[in-house]
Amino acid sequence: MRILVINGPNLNLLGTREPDIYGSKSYADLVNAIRWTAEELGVQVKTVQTNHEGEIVDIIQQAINKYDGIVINPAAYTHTSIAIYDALKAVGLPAVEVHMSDISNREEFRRHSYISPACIATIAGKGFTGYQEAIKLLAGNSDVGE
Ligand code: CA2
Repeated sequence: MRILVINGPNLNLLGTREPDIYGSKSYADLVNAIRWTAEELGVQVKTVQTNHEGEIVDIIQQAINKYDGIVINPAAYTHTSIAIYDALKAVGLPAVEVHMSDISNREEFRRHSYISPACIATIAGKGFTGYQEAIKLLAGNSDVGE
């Protein structure tokens, strides 16, 4: 199984500020945590990050026939992007939405996700663990949540 993990704008800054919300670990630490989980489960994973909405759309479109599932943290585009929703619907790959923070418990403008209806699940408020659970979910592993 091949899983593509897509991270949106500013997630490359992980660990540099707002540690109370996003923790103190870096983006490189996140990529490593994702890699370890994938290795553990015997799935292939590629992790990408971009600050550009159109690039996320391109990456999703190019996932067809290359990946079996998508894990996506669209970051701020979660709350604005119909284009990313459309791209996920268009490719039809199973996708899991992940947020490091609990977006339901933050500012009002973070409470709505345009992306959720295009995903089989949304995991929020679990930090790096959310990505690991998302990969397990796509890999069909029943240990999610442990
Ligand atoms: O909780 C999440 O994972 C978010 O997707 C993160 C986005 C935010 O816009 C969403 O509402 C929720 C922001 C990512 C910015 O990450 C930073 C990390 C460190 C320093 C600055 C920004």
